[in-house]
Amino acid sequence: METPMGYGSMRRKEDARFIRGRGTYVDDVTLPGMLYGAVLRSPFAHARIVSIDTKAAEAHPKVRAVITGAILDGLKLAWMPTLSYDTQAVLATDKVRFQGQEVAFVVAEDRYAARDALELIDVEYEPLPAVVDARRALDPDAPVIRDDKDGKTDNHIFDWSSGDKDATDRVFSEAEVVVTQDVLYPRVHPAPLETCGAIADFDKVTGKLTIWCNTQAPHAHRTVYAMVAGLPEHKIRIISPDIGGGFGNKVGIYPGYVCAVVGSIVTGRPVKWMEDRSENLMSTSFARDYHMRGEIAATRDGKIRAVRVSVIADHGAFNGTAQPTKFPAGFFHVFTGSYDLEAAHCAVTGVYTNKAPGGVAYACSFRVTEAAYLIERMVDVLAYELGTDPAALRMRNLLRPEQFPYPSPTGWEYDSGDYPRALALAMDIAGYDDLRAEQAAQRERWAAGEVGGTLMGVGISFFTEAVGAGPRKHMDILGLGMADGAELRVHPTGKAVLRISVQSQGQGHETTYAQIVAEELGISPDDIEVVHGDTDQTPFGLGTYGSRSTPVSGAATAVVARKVRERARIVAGAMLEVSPEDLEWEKGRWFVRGDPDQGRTITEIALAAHSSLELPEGVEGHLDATTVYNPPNLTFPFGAYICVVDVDPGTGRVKVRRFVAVDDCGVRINPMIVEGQVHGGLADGIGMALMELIAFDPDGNCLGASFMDYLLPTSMECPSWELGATVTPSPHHPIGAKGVGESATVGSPAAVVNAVLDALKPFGVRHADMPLTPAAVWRAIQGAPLRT
Ligand code: PCD
Repeated sequence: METPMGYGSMRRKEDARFIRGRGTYVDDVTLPGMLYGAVLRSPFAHARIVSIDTKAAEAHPKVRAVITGAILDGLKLAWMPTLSYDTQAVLATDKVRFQGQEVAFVVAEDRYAARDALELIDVEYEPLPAVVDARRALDPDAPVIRDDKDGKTDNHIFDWSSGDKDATDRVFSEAEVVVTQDVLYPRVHPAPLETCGAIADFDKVTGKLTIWCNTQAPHAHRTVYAMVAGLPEHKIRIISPDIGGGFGNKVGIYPGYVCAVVGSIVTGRPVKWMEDRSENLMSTSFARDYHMRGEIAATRDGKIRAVRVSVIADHGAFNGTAQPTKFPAGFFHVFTGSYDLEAAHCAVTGVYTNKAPGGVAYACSFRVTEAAYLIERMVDVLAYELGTDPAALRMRNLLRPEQFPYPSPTGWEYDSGDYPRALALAMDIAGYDDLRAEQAAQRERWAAGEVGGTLMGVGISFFTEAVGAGPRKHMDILGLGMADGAELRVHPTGKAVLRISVQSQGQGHETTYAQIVAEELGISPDDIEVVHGDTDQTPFGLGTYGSRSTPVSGAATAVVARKVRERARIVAGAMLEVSPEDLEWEKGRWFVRGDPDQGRTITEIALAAHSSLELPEGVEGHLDATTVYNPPNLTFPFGAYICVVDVDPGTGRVKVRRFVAVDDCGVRINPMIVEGQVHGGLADGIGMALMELIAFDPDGNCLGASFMDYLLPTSMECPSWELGATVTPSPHHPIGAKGVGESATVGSPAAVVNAVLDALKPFGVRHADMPLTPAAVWRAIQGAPLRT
């Protein structure tokens, strides 16, 4: 593979501290006089609060404060705004609306006392019927969850649509083949290894509030706190230290953070709040919960013509979904995928249910995952009905390289791509024809009753993502535009400090951003320090999620380094006594055009820029520069995945035998890191396809509140990944890079599910919903007509 970026797969700089156990995570931080907070949570999914008695808890010798919704109400803090212009209860006042909702907050001298005191709080609830089914929530007689909202008489949140409905209906009415399928993307959770937490430290003397918090978006958090608390931004400092995984779970502001702030203001001491695993799984966000009906129109010989989708989106009790304002269903309208369609239309309805709020883009650029899964399932369902090979069907319908930049039927402009090349490479690595031959032979013997045991399946998915939010004219979150700043200082000795607004949760930003500067300036990456995660130290920007860091802050980094390079050119001109226009750049050095021996290195220039060297009129000296990067478009990474499974029809057990992943994320800054990102995402995909589910019983009890019930994939469930790469640079990104952090999570679930259903083809099973646990697979087989 080409690796046009210098320093390629250099080892990660941050690993020096991580592998020695020297990282600093929020829970490693202990401030003098620090107190500990704990949250009392609702046991009911829906209940009216009759009374809360905190007297016994307050009497506990180690308890310093007990905060309830009523107290917050007095401070006008009982409700906070969400990222989707809804409101969310910080601590419940009137009702609880999901199991695990925050009811009271205890601040004590130590963690144990805080937890013990929770038991001393007496809450009287009057249970109400709960609504956990998203469709039932829309019934006229469904209990109204958000009766706190004036005049609200139903559970409806929004209706949103995209694409041309009339044009799509027209294609459907005249299509030779129409296939309809209900597809559920169940509720799952990002489940980072480190749970969410914060330490709030309010200094009464200076009026400064410092919040240590494992947030993926420190600057956005600061602005939201400023808006909610009415504190000026310069009096708020967010420090986001090392983070043990984010995956979208650490984008939002949770009630526990706000309670820690109030706790610190009330007690005058720092207050730490760290959730435990069950709290994390039950209350801090969720992902997906999309109930989709897909329809695909095609010709009998397999030309896909149009796609129509209707979705019921379950947003839980408060609409806290993080996504750009204009798009209540995120980027779901990229559901047309990688295909050349005549028309497409989707309609999405958001509903409240008695479940945890949020709706985070777990390894997903705002609902791109749901979209990619739906279209890839629909294409396979079409292949099933037409009796064609799913790879051939895709090859026939993929966008062709000459169609880029491609205006999609729902309004995107895909920047670049060579899709057939990626699919061909994946098929080549997998040995696709041999796999099909092996499968055909196995099926024949199986039908003849010659073999028992497992049945193999081969599943394909081809995905296109929209990542790098986003162009300021199209997107904002809570009114904040999505441009990112960057600052680069070059010291007199030629060492540099880069300050960026995005925050790494394990992706390796300290390495890759140093690599970008190194490539642009010719300074060794070891001599470039990357500062991030502290709002007092870094320029404003909206944070790390939706694989936006490389597309936005990565671009800002290249641009600011180029600005430094241009400043260096002027200084070099003065040093060499020639006009800067007569200089040419080679990595690390400006030299005189036509006289390559006459040149100055960036280190020499840096020193001269700080020296007594006389500079031309108006030139300030120093090389430091700043920039703000407003991306002209998103980037559209893509990939072709092939999964091979063996399914035991007797037990329903699925074993993933092989997984081939060809990713194209444009120019790769650090191919090793990119591959690590892909490995993680593929494991995620196997987890969601086969194991992960946040389920509820009819009363709204959460059945996925521990790792005993919410199963995460381990190395036992994962094969040894087989990766391939193509490189189609983004034409509008300064170094041609596209995001990649979420690609594999987006693309892989469909490949796994398609493989399992391919294995079940002899039983006539066309579709089954995730997670394809042994029980789900076994159930799908029972009752299905045997088709040989
Ligand atoms: N890269 C390179 N090249 C290219 C691209 C990229 O090299 N072309 C690299 C960079 O630099 C970084 C990484 O790779 O380091 C990534 O990137 P991106 O794609 O841009 O992304 P970001 O933004 O940075 O990040 C984010 C992502 C996300 S979003 C998620 S989920 C996940 C991922 O990331 N998470 C995580 N990955 C990861 N890893 C880890 N380790 N951890 C974590 O947590 Mo969301 O929205 O939040 O849901």
